[in-house]
This record gives sequence, C-alpha cells and structure tokens, in this order.
Amino acid sequence: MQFKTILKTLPLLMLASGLASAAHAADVKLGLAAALTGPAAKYGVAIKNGFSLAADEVNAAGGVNGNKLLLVIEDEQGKKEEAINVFKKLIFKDKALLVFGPTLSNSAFAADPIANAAKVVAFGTSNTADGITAMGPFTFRNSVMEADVLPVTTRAAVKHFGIKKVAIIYGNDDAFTKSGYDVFKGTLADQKIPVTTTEAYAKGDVDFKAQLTKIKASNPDAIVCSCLTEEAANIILQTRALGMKQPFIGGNGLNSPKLFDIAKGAGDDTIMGSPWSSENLTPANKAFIAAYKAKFGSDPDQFAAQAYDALHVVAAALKKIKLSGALDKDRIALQQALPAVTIDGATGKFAFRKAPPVTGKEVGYDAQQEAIVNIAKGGKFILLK
Ligand code: ILE
Repeated sequence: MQFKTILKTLPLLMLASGLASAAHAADVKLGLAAALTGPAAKYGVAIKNGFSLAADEVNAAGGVNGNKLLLVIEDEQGKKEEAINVFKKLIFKDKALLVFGPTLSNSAFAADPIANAAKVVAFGTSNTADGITAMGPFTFRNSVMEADVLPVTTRAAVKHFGIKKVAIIYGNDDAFTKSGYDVFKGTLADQKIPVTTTEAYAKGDVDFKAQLTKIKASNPDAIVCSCLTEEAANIILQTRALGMKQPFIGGNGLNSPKLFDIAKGAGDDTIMGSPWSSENLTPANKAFIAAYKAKFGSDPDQFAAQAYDALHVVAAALKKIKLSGALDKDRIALQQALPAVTIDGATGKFAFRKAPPVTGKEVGYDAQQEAIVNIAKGGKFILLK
C-alpha cells in the first residue's frame, strides 16, 4: 500500500475501531432524543439523567439477557425540525433498536411519524398532549396524558381553594399547551366552573401584561395555566406585580423545578397533577430518589422519574425476547413485547393501555396510571391533602 493511501485510509480505520470499542456487538443500542439546550432543557436534562441512572442500574446488574444497554443521546433542542433530524440519525444511522423522546409533544407530532414509517418504537416519557399515540402502533408513552390528569387536578384545586370561577391563559401555538387548554375547557364545563376570560400567548412571549390586565379585570378566583414552565413562571411573577393574589392551576408543564428557579416564592400554592411524588415512599421510589441524589447531587423531578421508569419498562420487554441480530425483526419483536409489560417503578405501578381507536388507523399505547395532585410550597412540590 502506498504511503498516500495509508494516510487516506487511516482516519477511516481509526473511526471504525473507535466505534467498535464504544459499542461492541452485543450492546443493545437505545436512542434518546431530548431537549438538552433551549427553553425546554430543564425538562430534557432531567429526562437524560433518569435514563442514564436506569441504564447504569440495568448494566450493573448484568444487562439484559447478557447484553449491555447503550444509550445514544442526541439534543433535539426542543425544536420540531431538530427532533426530525435526530430521529432520522438515531433510526437510520445509529440503527437504534428503539428511540425514546422527544421531550415536547410539539416535537413528537413531527418526529413520531418517521419512527412509525420505519417500524421503530418511539417511546415518549413526557409527551402528554392528546393524540400522540394516535400517530401509529409504534408510538408508546408512559407519560400520563393531560386528559387523565387535568380533571383530577381541577377537582382537587376547586375543593382546596373553594373556587367558583376561573380565568384561563394558554399558549396557542404549541401542541401540548393547546391540547391542555382544550382539556381544561372541557373539564371546567363538566365540573360547572365558569370561565371569566380566556387569554392566549405565543411561544417566546415574555410580556403577558395585556392578557393579565384583562384577567385581573374579570376577577377570577384562580388562574388556569396551560403553559410550559418558563412562560408559566413569568406569568405568575407578572400576575403578582399587578397585585393579583390568585392561585394557579397548571398542567404537566408546571411540574419542573424551573418554576421555582424563575418564580421563586411566587410559585407557591400552584396546583398541578402528576403520577409521581417525592413523598410516595414505596421501596422503588425511595431507591430511585436516593440513587438519583447520589449520582447527580440534586433532587429528581417527575420527568426524571418517568424516564427512569421507561428504561426499566423497555428492559423488562427486552428480557422477554431473544434478539436475532436482524434489526428490522428485532425492532418489531420489541414493539410486540412492550404492551404486556408491567412494572412497579418510581412512579408506582405501571401498565400500558391501547390508545383510543382511530378509524382506518392502527394506534399506539398510552399509560394506565393514576394522577396524584401536588401543590407548590417553599420551592417544592408536596402532596395536596
Ligand atoms: N408534557 C409536555 C409536553 O407534552 C411538556 C413536556 C411539559 C416536557 O409537551
């Protein structure tokens, strides 16, 4: 071989050997598309941590049927276009057996069709909008959807504060905040709570004074907020600046500690639902919380808990199948093994249920889990009793 040719080939050889040492043949590659930068990063980093912790645990216990789990993690920045790019990379280039994520429902509506077309499971751990699992039989989620959580949250908040009427504020250009709004609207009608005014904002807005002034004039007992955490926190702060003292009722977006990073004490008394609570002292949850603190030096949140559980759900499904090495076959075998999996995880007992039927379409699988209602107090989410 000529010297020139060797020089040309060398980087390729190095690359190949590098890949081989990072992932030996028996590794099971699982993709994770998460928002690790941008406004949704606080959710995405918690999700990444939950997955890393669970993968380390499974691997330390010998892996799955002798195979180690290898997480291939990509930043989708909380953007639709990036979620599409990252899904394509994980599915077609990295040849992941399954893809977890993306973080936001808004991105899942863009990226999941790629996974369904390629017959690869897209497993959402934080997508709570309606219609996610209607995208196809390869879409799974363990994130309990707004439609299941908000009626329970609203009923508990109404009782706790003796609420007679509410105002609503929501983001009208994000799939999750829009879906949460629709669910809140139906829930308030069902529970016979009049709405004094409904105000909307757009992604990236930072000044909510116009909407909040209208809400103030309508004199509600509480404010319903279908928002992502950063917007919710700024809305709460600006409400207090206008001299308004009403408590907030939120959806899944408000479950992040980012609420307190921005709103500080003004976040107190906000009520939101989730399947997870740090006060749920089951052995699985206690072990999760202690291991998370030891590894990351901070408390976990519900996004970390759901990610952690999702990895254990997939590990349980993998234990039931014998991987053949033929990627297409193995991806389908995993999709077929998942629906029957049940675990007792950080978020409690978990099972899947088939998504509501859609005519002429195969659907995926939702979470079958009860919602717990939390209230913010002193920078923490505590159980509403
Ligand atoms: N549950 C929401 C969604 O589906 C957010 C996820 C809060 C981070 O987009």
